[in-house]
Amino acid sequence: MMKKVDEAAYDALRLRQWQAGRAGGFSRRTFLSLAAAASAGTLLRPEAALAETPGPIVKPLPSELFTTFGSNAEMRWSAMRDQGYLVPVDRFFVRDHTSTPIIDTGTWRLTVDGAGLRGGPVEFSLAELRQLPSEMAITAIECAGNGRSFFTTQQGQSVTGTAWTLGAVGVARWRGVLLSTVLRRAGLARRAVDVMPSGLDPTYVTGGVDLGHVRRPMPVAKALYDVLLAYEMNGEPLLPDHGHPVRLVVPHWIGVSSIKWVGRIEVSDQPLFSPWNTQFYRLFGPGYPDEGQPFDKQVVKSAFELDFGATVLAGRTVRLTGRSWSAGGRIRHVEVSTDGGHHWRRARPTGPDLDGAWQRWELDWKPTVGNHELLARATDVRGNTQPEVARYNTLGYLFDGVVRHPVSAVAG
Ligand SMILES: Nc1nc2c(c(=O)[nH]1)N[C@H]1C(S)=C(S)[C@@H](COP(=O)(O)O)O[C@H]1N2
Ligand SMILES: [Mo]
Repeated sequence: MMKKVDEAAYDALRLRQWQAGRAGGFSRRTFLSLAAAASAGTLLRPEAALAETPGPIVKPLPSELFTTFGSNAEMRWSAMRDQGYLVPVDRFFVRDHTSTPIIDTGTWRLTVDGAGLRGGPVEFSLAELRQLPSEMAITAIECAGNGRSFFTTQQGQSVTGTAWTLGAVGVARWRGVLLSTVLRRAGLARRAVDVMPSGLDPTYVTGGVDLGHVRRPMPVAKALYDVLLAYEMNGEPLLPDHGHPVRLVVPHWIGVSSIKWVGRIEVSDQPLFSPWNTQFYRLFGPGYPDEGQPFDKQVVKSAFELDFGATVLAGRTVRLTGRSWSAGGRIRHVEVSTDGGHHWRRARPTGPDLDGAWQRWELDWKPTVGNHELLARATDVRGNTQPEVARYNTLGYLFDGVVRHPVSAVAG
């Protein structure tokens, strides 16, 4: 068994290296000129930038299942009420920086290269990957910006990026080959430091600068620990929108680590940086370093399987259902309030509680006629609890605050 990864130590080290001018893979000069343009008001709207592109997502996005923001579509939580543990692919959220590419599996190759290999580049076809020992993992993928809109609607703070509510998360059963298996076959050297997968979707252009393919590094320790190169989702080949033919699945880490349509994996003997761990997906704002605080892991969250502003019948029992999840470990308990946070009751856990996925729960409630506010607050096995107020950052990542969910009960 590999040693568990210490993300906090990795983040702190890379921050010091970045501050000291280390810039493998992405120059600090580029970063600073981008930052200057951003403060002039033209940049740093990564998730909103391509919202006008027509039809960037391939699968149908019916309004009963999704709320769509251009190249991003979030799952409506009411669509999970009658579902099992997994999110079916027809309602799994999509987050594309540009648009979904259609990739020919016959000519597709995965290239593994870089100074962290003992020899030169190694290529794998899809058939070759499928011949390697396969693994299955039931794991959540969640966008770092999931819940972002609540910084504004609940906390009155302005943030940039897609105004997700809570639907930029999903749990699926992924099957593929462990990244460790592929890296070892490719000749991983002892001096290897970072591993950076990149996608084959169009390069990401913002503020007139082409930042290249979507890519984000991780330390070798994480790459060897639990990362999957997945080619199946819930028992079927990946859909184009979810990374067909092969994507990364990086448990506990923010969604952008799980690179879709992977075409290249660079293995370096130096710390690596990319726009996706320097300019974006860092915490900026009061109390954070000027260069931003690096982060990799998700936080604790809960959602009711109900639309915001849903109508229920008063005077009879309503079964409230929902799910809670945490990158810190399994969920220990979930408390629910049906009166705006004055009184709390323990929700009843139902079904499995897998680490890296979620816990389903339910609670019966007999509402009176009128408007009510539902709240759910989860605590994981390490004692991480959702706070009343999430810590502000300008790009609106990691919203873990307890969400106030309005419903109205009408006479039946
Ligand atoms: N190549 C590539 N990989 C990518 C992205 C992308 O735009 N291009 N988006 C990332 C982000 S920000 C998230 S949250 C997840 C979303 O995965 P999904 O669309 O399968 O739900 O994919 C990640 N992988
Ligand atoms: Mo994301």
